[in-house]
Amino acid sequence: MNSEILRRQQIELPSWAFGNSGTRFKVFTQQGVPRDPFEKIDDAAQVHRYTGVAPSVALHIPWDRVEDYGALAAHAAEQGVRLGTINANVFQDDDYRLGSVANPDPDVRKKALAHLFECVDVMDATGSRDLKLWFADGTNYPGQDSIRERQDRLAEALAAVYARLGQDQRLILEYKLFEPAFYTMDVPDWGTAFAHCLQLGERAKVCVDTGHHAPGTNIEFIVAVLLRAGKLGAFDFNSRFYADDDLIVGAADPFQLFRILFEVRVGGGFDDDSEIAFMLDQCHNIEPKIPGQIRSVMNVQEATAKASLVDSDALRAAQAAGDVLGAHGVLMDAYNTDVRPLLADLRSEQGLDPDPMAAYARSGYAERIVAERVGGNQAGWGA
Ligand code: LRH
Ligand code: MN
Repeated sequence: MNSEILRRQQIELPSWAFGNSGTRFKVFTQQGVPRDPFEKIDDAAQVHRYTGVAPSVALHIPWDRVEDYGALAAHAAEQGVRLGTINANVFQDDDYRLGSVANPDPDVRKKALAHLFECVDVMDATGSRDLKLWFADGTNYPGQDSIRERQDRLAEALAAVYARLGQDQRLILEYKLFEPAFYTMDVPDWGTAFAHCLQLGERAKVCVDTGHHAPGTNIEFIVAVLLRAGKLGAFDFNSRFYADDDLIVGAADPFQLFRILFEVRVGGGFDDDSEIAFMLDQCHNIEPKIPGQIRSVMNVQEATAKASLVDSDALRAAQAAGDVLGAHGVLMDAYNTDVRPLLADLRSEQGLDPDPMAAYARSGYAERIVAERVGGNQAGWGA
């Protein structure tokens, strides 16, 4: 196992995974859920404390809007983590019924752009490198709006945001096949995101959310192509059985996660100069949230360890020889290797408990936050 890759691994946690979340049918609340971004940071720090590989937390604006982002960054530092990617939100306002930056109404587009600029201001205050843009924009019925003109409006807004970014800041464009729009999404697939990022410039990259594809999509192919083009900026890891289920990464299809991370390895995505942001984007609707995040981080570690185990010399030799089953076998040997003891040893070596889930359960933190966090408004998606 290439433990260098595992030692260097950094997985960014989504602040919103610690708040209440659900579906249109029900958002189940849980006792002890954070009431503000400071408490979300506290919970995220627990995941880093026991896994050692989750040193940053992505924020979502306005869900994580605070008076003083400097104070939030200082609080994060005290907790041993840092503030990461800033996620904009132009999908929860009545004005955005027909879209935000692609809306036919110039005043609505102006309002949406103002929010995106606010998010860049937040980045300046938190020291964040990445602005992640996911747009719910789209249409529900053929003819509802001009597909082409919506692309023009989108491109105009992206160019304005890109021009506002500092030299060390990046724009990460996330695509999604459907939901909440059901006929067209204005950024539905990797090709559309790729085209806009090529037009924008060097610091515009694509975000691959593993739940945003049509069933059966070969996501690792997309990853290989984006890496080859130098346009893979980030992952939003989660898993799904059907739609954008936002389940624990690797839970629904651990083999797919392995295949994706193997292409990341082959494409240099684990090299020490790699700038890919590995993030989780999940909702723990029915399961406890901090253990859910710990399990998620461990699933990414296990898939990464398996990907790092692939004997690339043997693989190359078999591929060059046209030995189909031989080559496939080399990959399956790595995938079928139980890497859990190797990771447990690596954690012990790093002074961590070999079993993060058990260590967290023993800590009493879960019981403490239930006792302490009484009253106030539990955090959620605020929809
Ligand atoms: C959209 C999405 C996006 C986030 C949201 C929380 O489905 O994946 O990344 O802004 O979830
Ligand atoms: Mn996402």
